[in-house]
This record gives sequence, structure tokens and C-alpha cells, in this order.
Amino acid sequence: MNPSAGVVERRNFIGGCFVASARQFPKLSPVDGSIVAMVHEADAALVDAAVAAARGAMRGAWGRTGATARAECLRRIADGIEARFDDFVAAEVADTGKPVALARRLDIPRGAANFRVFADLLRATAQDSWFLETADGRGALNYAFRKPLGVVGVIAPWNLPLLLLTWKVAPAMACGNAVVVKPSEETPSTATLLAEVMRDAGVPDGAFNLVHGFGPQSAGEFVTTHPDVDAITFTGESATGSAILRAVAPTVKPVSFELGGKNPAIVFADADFDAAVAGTAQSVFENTGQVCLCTERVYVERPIFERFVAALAARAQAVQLAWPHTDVPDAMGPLISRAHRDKVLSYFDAAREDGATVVTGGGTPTFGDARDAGAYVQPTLWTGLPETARCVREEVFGPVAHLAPFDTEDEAVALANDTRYGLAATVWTRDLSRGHRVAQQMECGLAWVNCWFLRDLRTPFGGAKLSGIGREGGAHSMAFYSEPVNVCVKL
Ligand code: NAD
Ligand code: 6OD
Repeated sequence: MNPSAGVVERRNFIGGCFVASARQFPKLSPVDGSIVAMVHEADAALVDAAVAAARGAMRGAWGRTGATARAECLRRIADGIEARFDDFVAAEVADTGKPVALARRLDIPRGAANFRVFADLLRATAQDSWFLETADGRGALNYAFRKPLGVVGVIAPWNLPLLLLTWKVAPAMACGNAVVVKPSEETPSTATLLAEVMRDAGVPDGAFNLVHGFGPQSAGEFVTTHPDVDAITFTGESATGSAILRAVAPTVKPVSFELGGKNPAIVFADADFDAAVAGTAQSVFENTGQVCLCTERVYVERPIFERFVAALAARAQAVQLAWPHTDVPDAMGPLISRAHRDKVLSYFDAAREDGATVVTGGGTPTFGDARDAGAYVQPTLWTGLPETARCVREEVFGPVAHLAPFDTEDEAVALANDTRYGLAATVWTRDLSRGHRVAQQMECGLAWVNCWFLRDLRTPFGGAKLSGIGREGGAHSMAFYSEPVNVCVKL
């Protein structure tokens, strides 16, 4: 397809240069279906070139860049994102349709913060060092220093595009690796702006490379199967994680996987009711339910169940399916695409088939304007489903939740843990001892008490069970993106 006149083009960035490809695909706005950008899809040869550029950077200027200079480099990248804050916001909003206010509050600031946090950590990470006693009394110094893995393939999703991509790029580069980054085909834009920032920040050519495209038989697969890529870090669906695991098996690469979730919230009767309703509403509807940490199962202690359902439904009904630039409270954007909307709508059907009571929502809105060509759905709450129903077991990744009552703390813990996923959980209670006790019993990587999505970037992040392999965040990221070499010196 030829680029349409006036439509921005998103090119690959290889060895410090923007590179066009023979094949392009349109990125459509989820707000109204218009073309946002024409994206240059990297073929196998371009991915080869990107990996070669990364390898060259490791042998060249980037490989010789010491930790202090790398930390300064990361800070210049953060400065560069902040200097072009409005461009990044506009690009993220154009690709995703999310409210401008959300991109300004969350996506772009946290994207920049990732570079600052890992710049600081780089200077604060200690190395292992031990003194060994030896028979001759002279001893030995046994220490381990950490070196980069080499070329890291970064495969990113579309839900928090810049935030989740930089969450991996920043520590990978802090540790001295060169990266080949494949953003989601749905969100090519902020990754491309980031390439411009890298260039303008004086990052050595080849240290950061960007290839656009899809997953199977496209840039994603070409990166993950490339024999000269040393490690893969991936955020996305659990099924894609399985496919990547199979793809990397022949070359035995280290992997870090942040995958899907089916996250529970447990609301005890003693909770601050209004805070629990507001926090649960945020955790169900933020980013149109497209955050891996979003709550999709809500267990409420029986004495407050009916009241809680009614209050959460009122919140859902107050949500405004607004144009992204409209500054209204409780704004919610579309899903990422019509294809994803079809998937979410199939769960709306499944809920009805499985006997749900649709408390609110369950359909698509009609606007009478261009948004009717977009990917909007109504915020949706169900009750009455058995725990075996698809909408209780499977990740929907939309603004939906099923609510069910419980009678005892043990029952709530058992219900919350009855899932093949294990990413996050939220507990709402005024009894802090119970908050700690229940949080510690959650079979997941992150548990919140009386809050949601509140996390210091230095703390561990990741999931149990189907939700991932490994942890990133702070020292955990520094450990994944580098490998120790054990040296012992006889004195
Ligand atoms: P996805 O798995 O469809 O795609 C993610 C990325 O993988 C994209 O760049 C895609 O092009 C690429 N890809 C797809 N198939 C591939 C293959 N066979 N080989 C190589 N690359 C491939 O996920 P998505 O739809 O972009 O994101 C939504 C999913 O991501 C949800 O399941 C959500 O829970 C999960 N997610 C998890 C976290 C986390 O930290 N645990 C964070 C955000 C999103
Ligand atoms: O805390 C973060 O910044 C983080 N890694 C969030 C992940 C959200 C997943 O959709």
C-alpha cells in the first residue's frame, strides 16, 4: 500500500538512521477508524541489519561507554522525552485513543522516569565480593562483576506503549546492552519518537534499534528467533509468551516474560466503602481495562455485596466515552482496535450464554458521529456467573468485571487464588493485620492493600503461574539484563 498523502510515516531505526521498507501497513485510529500512520514493516533482512548494528555497537562506541557515561546518556534520554512531552502525548493518544489526561499523568511521565530510575540504580548497584581464607594464610579475593548480555530483543505490547517499552529498554541500556526493539504493530508512534530522542541525545549508533511489524512471520518472530540476539524480554499475552518460549528454545536464550492476568480484588465489609468503590472502579476501567494489572474479578463480603455492586454500577454509568481530547472526569477511551473489540464482545456474548446478570453495560455505544467507526465498548459488570465461566477464568482485557459474594476470609483467599494466572491482587480492608495476612497469601507477583497500581519503580514486578517468568524492577532488572562473571584472585 502506498502511504496516503499527509499521513505520518513510522520508519525503522537501524544503526542510527531511519530506514524505510518496501512494505507498509496502516495504523488505524481506534477512535474513528482513520489512518493515523503508515508503518514501515521490517522484513527479515532489516531485522538482520538491526541485530548486526546492535552487535557492532557492542564492539564499538557503546561497548566502550562506561557506567558513568551510560547513566548520563540515560538522563539525556529522559530530558529528551520531557522536552518533547506534548509530542509524545499526542502520538500515544493518536495510536491508542486513550484520554489525553491519562497519557499526561501516566504513560509519558513514567516512560521518562524509567530512564532516570535506572540511571540512578546503575551508580548504586553493588557487586559481590568475598575474601577467602586459604591454607597458606595469604587468602584470595573472590568477586563477581556483571557484564551486559549483549544484544537484547525487546518485544512490547500496545496497552501502555512508551511506559512498557522503556521499562525494558532503560535497564537493558543501563547495563550496557544494545537493544533491538519491536513495539506493537498497534502502537508504532512513541517508539519512533523515542528513536529520535536517542539520536538527538547522542546515543551511539546501533545501541538502540527499532523494527516495526507484527508477531508471527514478521519482525517479532524474526527478532525472537534470531541466532545473534542474546536475550528476549517480552510483555504481552500468555499465549504469545508460549510461542516465544518455543521459538527461543533452540538457541537457549534467557527470557523475561511479563504476561497476562485475571486479577482479583477482595473487598471486606470493614473497608472504607467509598475508597474501595473508587479504587475498584479505577482498577476495572482505567485505560479501558487494558492494563495487565486491571481487576476483572471482584469478591465482596456478603453484608455489603448488593450495596457495593450498586455503587460500582453507578461509577460505570458515570464513565464518559469521550473523544480523547475532551477534558471530562471519568473519561474512558476506546479499546485498541476493532479486532480487540470483537474479542471483548465475544466475552459479552459468553457471559450471557453462561447465565450472567448484566448489571450494567454489555454492549457498544452509539454516538451518531465518527466515533461509531471506532472501537468503543460500554463499561460492563456482571454478577451470577459460576467460577467456571469463561468470563471468570479467561483474561478479557477490557473494561469488565464479574462480582461475587463471599462469607469468610479463607473463602475469599481460595476464590482469589483459583486461577491459572498470578499477576496482581487487591485487598480492601480497614484491618491492616488482615490486609497483610491476605496479601501474603495471594498467589501472585504484586498485592495491593487499599490502593491499586501504586508502585515504586525499584520494587519487583512480574507474575506467577501463567503471568510470567522472572521479575523486573530495580535490582531485579539489573540482574536480568546483565550476567555475573566470577573471578577469584589468589593473593
Ligand atoms: P500480544 O502478545 O498480542 O503482543 C505483544 C507483542 O508481541 C507485540 O509486539 C506483538 O507484535 C508481538 N508478538 C505477537 N506474536 C509474536 C510472536 N509469535 N513472536 C514474537 N512476537 C510476537 O499482546 P498485546 O495484545 O500487545 O498486549 C495485551 C496482553 O499483554 C494482555 O494479555 C496483557 O495482560 C499483557 N500484558 C502484560 C503485562 C505485564 O506486565 N504482565 C503488561 C502489559 C500487557
Ligand atoms: O509499574 C509499572 O510501571 C509497570 N511495569 C506497569 C505495567 C502495567 C501493565 O500493563
